[in-house]
Amino acid sequence: MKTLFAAVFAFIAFQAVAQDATQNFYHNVVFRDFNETNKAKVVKALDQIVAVVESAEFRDTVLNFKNNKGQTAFLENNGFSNEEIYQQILDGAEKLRPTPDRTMDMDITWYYSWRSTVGYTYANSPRIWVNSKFYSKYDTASISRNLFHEWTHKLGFGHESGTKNRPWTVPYGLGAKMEELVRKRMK
Ligand SMILES: [Ca+2]
Ligand SMILES: [Zn+2]
Repeated sequence: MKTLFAAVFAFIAFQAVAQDATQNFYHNVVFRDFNETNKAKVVKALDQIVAVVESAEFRDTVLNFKNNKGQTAFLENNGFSNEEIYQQILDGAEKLRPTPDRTMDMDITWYYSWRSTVGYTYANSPRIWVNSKFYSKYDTASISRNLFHEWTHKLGFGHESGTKNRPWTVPYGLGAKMEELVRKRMK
């Protein structure tokens, strides 16, 4: 009896460690108006984002992010420190799906416009729209940048102030870092 208990316990302990070592963050996506090729492109980018979010390098990038005044903080950070923002990303609790599920939940619509908008979303909708004019030409790292930008909007981060502040906001700042880290991983 004692042996069986020890064996079961060891098995559970092993499972917990194995899970921890493999994956801590996930994506879950609904596609609208996509063909199979474009779905595959976006899934590839989401897989890369998940791998980057799980990395120590991403943690350091968020924790050490500096704004244009040299402070270790984002602009338009909703009053949150870099540590808190990092935790919110890991929690994956979108404003409209507030359960912390460690999952990047995405509902993406493919559309075409000749205009210069790459992607957009609304605060009151879980959906994001991506412009095929850009997405059909983008590589995985560029798609990762835009998807991560849009997803941080779903966490409640914005860029309301002037365009000159954009590089230090969460959507633009971490979108750019995401592209950089994905590019590095894919080399
Ligand atoms: Ca989620
Ligand atoms: Zn935006």
